[in-house]
Amino acid sequence: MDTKIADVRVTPILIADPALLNVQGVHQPYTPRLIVEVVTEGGLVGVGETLGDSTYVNIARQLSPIVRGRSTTESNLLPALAAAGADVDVDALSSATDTAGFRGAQTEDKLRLSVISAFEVAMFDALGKATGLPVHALLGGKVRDSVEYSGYLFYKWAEHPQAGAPGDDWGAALDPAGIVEQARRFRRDCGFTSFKLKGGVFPPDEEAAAVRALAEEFPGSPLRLDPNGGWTVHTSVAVARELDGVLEYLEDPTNGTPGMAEVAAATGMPLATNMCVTRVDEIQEAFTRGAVQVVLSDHHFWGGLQRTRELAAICGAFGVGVSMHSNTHLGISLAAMTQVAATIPHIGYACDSHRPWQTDDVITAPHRFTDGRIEVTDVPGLGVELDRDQLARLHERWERMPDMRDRDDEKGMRLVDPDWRPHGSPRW
Ligand code: GKR
Ligand code: MG
Repeated sequence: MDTKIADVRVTPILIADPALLNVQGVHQPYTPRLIVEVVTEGGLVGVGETLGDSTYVNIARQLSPIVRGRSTTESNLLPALAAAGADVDVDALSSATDTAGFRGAQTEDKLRLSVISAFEVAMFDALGKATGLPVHALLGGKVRDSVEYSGYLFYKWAEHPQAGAPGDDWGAALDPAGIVEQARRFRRDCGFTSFKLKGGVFPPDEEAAAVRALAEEFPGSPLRLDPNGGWTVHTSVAVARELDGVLEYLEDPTNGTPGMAEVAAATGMPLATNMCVTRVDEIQEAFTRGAVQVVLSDHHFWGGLQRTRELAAICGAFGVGVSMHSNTHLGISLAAMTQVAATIPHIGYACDSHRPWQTDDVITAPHRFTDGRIEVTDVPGLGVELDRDQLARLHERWERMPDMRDRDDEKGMRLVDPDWRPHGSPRW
């Protein structure tokens, strides 16, 4: 069988992103992603995608020679790399971004796991092509034929403050009416029946009003609100009580397990997280204290598809629900998310995806959401083909724009208000 990896290609790209707001600021006009290709001796190509800030690119370049020469059947990379003494050069971590916590505390291991995930996915894709099997079959088989995603709503400026930034046709969304309008378009274009609002942008009562407006417009639709830990315990408890019966769950209202445990104990509101359970060693405290009722897994941060399934199994053992977190991403990530989600029996909530916000892609047939769902393909591998012209175009953009290579959501805010500084956490 054609499984030996003869070559590895690592291509950083920049993808266009609208002016979406969050507690840390505003998305850059372009977001970095990293595309990994493994090429077998027989010429099969497997693809993976992950975060693309400089740190991730540096680590991917360090790991490439270790992956080259392996078999695509050996995708259990973490122990193998440790055994090979593949320590990441810690100097490469100096440009690490996102220290404020969307992805939890950044450690060398976590950055490495995010990069490993792209290699692991690429190896599964190539192995699937070699065996004629879809990735879900390599993971044990699918338990559903489509995966449900939620419409990911953002407060948004009509345009970026940077001169020459790409435009979009979404317009501004800065109040409940704007958010409802955005959700209507998501429902019309993609059929989403479940919605998540990214909060932490406006005072909590304004964001609660937007959730209420959504509930009125879409009666019975599951709704979530995620201020990325921007609130105190006191505020979180107040919002949880106010939106009791309106929200399906409240996501990371406050930062950290102890605060989340207090909010959970004081309210009946289910709490979800992608911030306080981001590593294996954080699981025990969060689960035994009852701090979270739903873990938003992310195969990028957890080190791949196999480890995502392990996380889901641990959640199942504790009676904790599982769904999926997302970051700005393209179709290779969406294919990988869909394939692994298809194999996890107890994913009981629509998964997150930023994909509808992206106009770029690096695959020849970008996915379409139908009734808010993505079909689980049975074709060999991930079921996507790399579009080399698009990859080259987005890489050329990366070459041309060094100032966009590390995501910094504060930069755009300071163009609008030079005195803008990230607010202390929690903000409200
Ligand atoms: O895209 O602004 C964003 C999100 O806030 C993202 O960075 C988060 O990681 O979607 C994420 C979340 O659920 O916390
Ligand atoms: Mg979140």
